[in-house]
Amino acid sequence: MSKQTDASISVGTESNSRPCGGCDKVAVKNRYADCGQESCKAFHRLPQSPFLSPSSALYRHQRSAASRCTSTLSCKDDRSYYITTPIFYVNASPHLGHLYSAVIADCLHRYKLLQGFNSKFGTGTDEHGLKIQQAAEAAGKDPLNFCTDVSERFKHLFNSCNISYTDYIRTTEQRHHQAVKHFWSVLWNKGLIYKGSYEGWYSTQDESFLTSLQVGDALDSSGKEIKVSLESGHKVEWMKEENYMFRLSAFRSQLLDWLRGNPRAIQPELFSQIVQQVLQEDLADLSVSRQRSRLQWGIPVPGDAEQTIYVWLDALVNYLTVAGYPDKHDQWWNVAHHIVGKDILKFHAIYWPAFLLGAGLPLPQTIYVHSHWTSGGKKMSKSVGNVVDPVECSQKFTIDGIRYFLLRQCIPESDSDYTDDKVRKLLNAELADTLGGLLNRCTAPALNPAQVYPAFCPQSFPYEQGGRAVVEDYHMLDSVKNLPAVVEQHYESMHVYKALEAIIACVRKTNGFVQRHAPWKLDRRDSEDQRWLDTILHVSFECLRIYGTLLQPIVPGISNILLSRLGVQPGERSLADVNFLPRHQGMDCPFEGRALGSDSGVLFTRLENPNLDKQSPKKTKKADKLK
Ligand code: ME8
Repeated sequence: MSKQTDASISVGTESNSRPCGGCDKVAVKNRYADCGQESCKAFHRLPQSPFLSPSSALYRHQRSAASRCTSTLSCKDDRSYYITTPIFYVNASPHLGHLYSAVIADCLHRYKLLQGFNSKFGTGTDEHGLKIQQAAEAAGKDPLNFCTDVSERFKHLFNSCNISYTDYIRTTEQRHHQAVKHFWSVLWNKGLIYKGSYEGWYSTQDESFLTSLQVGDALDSSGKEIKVSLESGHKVEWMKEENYMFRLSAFRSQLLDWLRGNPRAIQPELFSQIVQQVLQEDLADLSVSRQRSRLQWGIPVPGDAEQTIYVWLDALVNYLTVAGYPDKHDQWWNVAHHIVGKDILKFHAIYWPAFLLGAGLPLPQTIYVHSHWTSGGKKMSKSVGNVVDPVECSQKFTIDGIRYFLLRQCIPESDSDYTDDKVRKLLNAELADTLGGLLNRCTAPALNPAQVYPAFCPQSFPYEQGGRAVVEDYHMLDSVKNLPAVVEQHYESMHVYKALEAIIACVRKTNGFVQRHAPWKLDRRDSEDQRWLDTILHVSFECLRIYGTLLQPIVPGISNILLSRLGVQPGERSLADVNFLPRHQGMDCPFEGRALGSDSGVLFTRLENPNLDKQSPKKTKKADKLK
């Protein structure tokens, strides 16, 4: 570091305040507290918002791109996709909220693979900073051993929950140190980092700088008066030290232009609006280092061994490290998408793009933001003592069960409260009864003694209405035919719960179709009845094949059981293979007449409530009896 500018500046904390037009509180730049007025929206208390449908032009573009190239390898190579989760702090074991972010990213990664993309998926752990240094000290452990221990717990959780990451990064790795130092030097050489002095509030728990207006009074557990972050409730301390500052203030209008020009860059749109609101005000420059005497556990500033790089700058660069920065990152960096919780929106939607703009690198294509899982109405956190253990959950409800629940229940725009009872009810209703019931009914040996994918009879179910099919059956076919496009649209906008809603609605319609025609009442000695029975089963199998294919990103285990039972081979499960019910349009069906796969038992076993000693025995369904 040769040309160091030693322009000492003080970063004021109050100078950015302005009265909120609609209330008597004061709103400031970077102030995320909510006064309840529309003009003063908060990062931490987000109103619910109706679903904002994706821009249809972009959607059409993506759809047509997807349909253009699903078959050739060279084409696949052109279609890269890179998805990341936040890298998680190792100060405590993972909880359900961490698993949730990983499951969303895993779902999008698997969905892109099904589309034929070459997809990279990065996750890992954030291991530097004061918070980790203090946690290791409190545990009486060497920091690296401490980090390794907790990092392994995250890795183990993700492996056991089928999180199919392609890169697990730890910020203590050499490759990451090199990337961070390189990134710092680029910013330094462009004159975007200067030596200054910072005075203000700092939350170690959030590793975040706060203005006075983002801070309030509270009492700690011993009744002592303390200052806390209004956003997170975590304790803050006054700090004053010499360190390096990043010229964040220079990027405000570029950030606004980026968001205005790319309305889908931050999704759901609600969060983009919140960021744009914050950017209406001036941005203060950002302290990007700490004195080494206070923070040893981190990457030293290149050329100044007395300073340690701010943990957020260090952590954000992980996304580049995984992409191959600084040597060969273009393939992945041009197609980067981040999944983040709303608690870290400021870091990803303001600091990170500003760093990238400064370094002359492309901005992420999308920042998908989700809200929080709460427990007892409060955000899960170790300090509150209300965390839900994801390992325990996956043991109680199965891995696919908990994946399904998380993705089906949580709406990105609003928080969701977790209870075991909700999980049981949802999984019993949708996975055990609705989906499992349909598969069970249709594959029952009593209806299908030959255990084959039965033949479709066009006279029984003609293309134009007639035969033995009724108008509702044609409506059902239309819904299932449209389902892949509907589901793709929801996956693209991270509204996975909407994709699941649409799938389960179709499963119910197929159950209705079977129920309506009661194939178990048909006389198999009558050839016309037999043909109609086979047709009912063929149509139901085709529906199940579509559901199994579309559910793979969410419940890979269950989808595999379902598709294997139908005799659908691994090479026949991509989105390019869906081609629903070709026999109805007079085309060949590759599955017709094929032997079914072996019966590996129920798709999803109903979950009992352990709190109810004697549960009234559930009536055995007619379909179960048929087996
Ligand atoms: O912030 N509900 O790490 P972190 C849903 N290291 N998601 C939750 C959640 C909850 N209750 N609690 C946590 C950090 N999460 C930094 C990130 S990235 C360059 C550095 C998820 O361990 C959610 O994704 O505190 C949230 O943003 C993240 O975990 C915070 O994890």
